[in-house]
Amino acid sequence: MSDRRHFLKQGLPAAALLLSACTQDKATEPGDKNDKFAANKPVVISTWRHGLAANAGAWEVLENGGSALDAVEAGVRITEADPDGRSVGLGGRPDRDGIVTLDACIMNSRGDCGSVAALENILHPITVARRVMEDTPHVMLVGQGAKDFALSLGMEEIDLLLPETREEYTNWKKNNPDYRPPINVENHDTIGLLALDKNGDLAGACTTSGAAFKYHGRVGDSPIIGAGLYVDNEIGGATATGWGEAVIRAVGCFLVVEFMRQGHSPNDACKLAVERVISKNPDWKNIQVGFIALAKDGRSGGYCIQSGFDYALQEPNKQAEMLVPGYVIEAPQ
Ligand code: SD4
Repeated sequence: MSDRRHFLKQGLPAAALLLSACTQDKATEPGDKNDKFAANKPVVISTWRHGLAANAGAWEVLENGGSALDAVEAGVRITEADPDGRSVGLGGRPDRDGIVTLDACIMNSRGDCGSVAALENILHPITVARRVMEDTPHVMLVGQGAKDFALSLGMEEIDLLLPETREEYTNWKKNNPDYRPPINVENHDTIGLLALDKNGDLAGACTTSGAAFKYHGRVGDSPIIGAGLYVDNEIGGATATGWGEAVIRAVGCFLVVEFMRQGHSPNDACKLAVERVISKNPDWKNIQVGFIALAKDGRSGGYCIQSGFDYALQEPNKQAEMLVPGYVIEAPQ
């Protein structure tokens, strides 16, 4: 991390880096001697520690020459199927009525996008989102309509509420139904994953069961294009985690990408977007919001409101790493 920061401080101005990445990109094959950033591809970055396993799944696709789109879907499917995660897919915490509802979206390098929200009883919302993008004239399907669509694709209906989460929910309802859990690593582990493939194309995916014990029907930022995820293949991509309402107010991920378009590094773009979130949310000290970003040239970064957020990065010829981004305040103990 410090090396990266050092590089950014000492290296070419960010705008120059971005410009050269954009101008050389489209005509360049991987390994072409004109491709200045070939050494930086592929790259995968994703939120929280479960990102390590998701990145490994995405990496396998990319290493075999697969597209960024296939990689992001394969990566987050690992998290969706993991029963130990409490904010994604199977094992995710339910809403205040005891129902697990899922939000997800995906974007490819052409700017196509697909999304599902408030989806019940389907293991892989990200794949449903991809099929919305590819097989329908729409961007977003919600609730029963999204489920009907998933079933029409042959997907199985399954119970996503595990005995452990059922018990936790029952205790919550009995003891403290007004309690809104603080959003941090203990109860928020949405996966947002961004990939840059060997061709220099970007894609992103974001999937979650959302805020624990939310109102039934509540939709967070994660399936909202521009809020929980945004990818512009000329510039870069960004994805968010944390209190979705705050991210939506700032259209957070679109903003991160726009800051990168202005020449800011991924770290600085995320920091500026966090500052915008803070300016739009007077209760910001009580919430967590974190962004990660991946630029077209392979640089990556992140920033968040409270300490406690980390993200997983996989770059060529390097060990998988967990990085701790900059933050504004220490999380309350
Ligand atoms: C939401 N942003 O539903 C999601 C939850 C999340 O890490 O990111 N958790 O508000």
